[in-house]
Amino acid sequence: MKRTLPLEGRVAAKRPGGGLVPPRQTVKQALTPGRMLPPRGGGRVLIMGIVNVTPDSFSDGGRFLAPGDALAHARRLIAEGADILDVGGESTRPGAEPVGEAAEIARVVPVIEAVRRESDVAISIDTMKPAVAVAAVAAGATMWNDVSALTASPDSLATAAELGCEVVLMHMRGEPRTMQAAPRYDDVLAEVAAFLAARADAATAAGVARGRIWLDPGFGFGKTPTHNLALIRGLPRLAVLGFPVLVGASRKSSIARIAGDGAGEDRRLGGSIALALAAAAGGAAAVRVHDVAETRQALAVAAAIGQAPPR
Ligand code: HH2
Repeated sequence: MKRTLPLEGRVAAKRPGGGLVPPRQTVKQALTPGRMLPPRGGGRVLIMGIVNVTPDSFSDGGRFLAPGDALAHARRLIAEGADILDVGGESTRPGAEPVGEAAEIARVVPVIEAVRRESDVAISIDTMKPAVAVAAVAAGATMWNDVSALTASPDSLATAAELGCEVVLMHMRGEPRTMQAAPRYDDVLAEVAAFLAARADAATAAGVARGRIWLDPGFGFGKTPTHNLALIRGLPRLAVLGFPVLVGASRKSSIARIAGDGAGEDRRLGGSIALALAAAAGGAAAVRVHDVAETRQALAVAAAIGQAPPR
């Protein structure tokens, strides 16, 4: 990557009106005092609400493609108690077509800017492209959620280090278009844990601060329902790697296959909540969900029972 100007300078220069959250702040700093991230390894489970600015996402594709619709959706998720908004401009569903860099930026940046103008909620950018992450952080995002674990581009690691934002490293077998073609593992939990540990090492070696790294087992990314269940059961073995763990199982097709009911994307709330609660019980620091209010309620009740960390 050509670096003629320190990235920090470029980012700051591009930010509209300075914004509420300087780009080098962490998610923790970006939250208002009453809504701080918990200490690593303990505290309440954070809720990451999904804002898909795409025509083809598996469960809500096309619903929030217009910036006004995406903003209205973001406002709703914030009102429902989302701690972080995950804004994405490219679907990663199996078989999804790739989106060009400029088109992806044009989808996500207006939405991030609009949310940032009116809220200090933490914003994550869900992208595999360094240029999109740079534009998103310039617009006010404070976290880069990369389903390729910073492997998609030779610039990814250096860009993440320079941005200084939180980084989610997710496990995926293969790439979105082909990942569900007969995925095979000898020991899915051990292989996912080893991959994530290696990617965390690569990120820290490139200059990403250890304290900014999150790990995600990648529920549904090159995995059968059996693999997904093994990962949920084995979450404590990922949590001991020493990084906060994010789990994104919301509305995914494994739910219908596990339950055997063939439920469509909009009828998988029960299974999504069961998985969010299991993730919380297994030590997840955050869950990535479409249905924020319902997940929040379920986590609050589980916490009151003593089966999830307190909110
Ligand atoms: N899942 C999806 C997208 N991004 N990021 C992380 N860290 N973990 C996940 O499990 C994850 C993710 C897929 O879900 P969705 O965004 O709803 O669909 P699409 O990729 O079709 O837009």
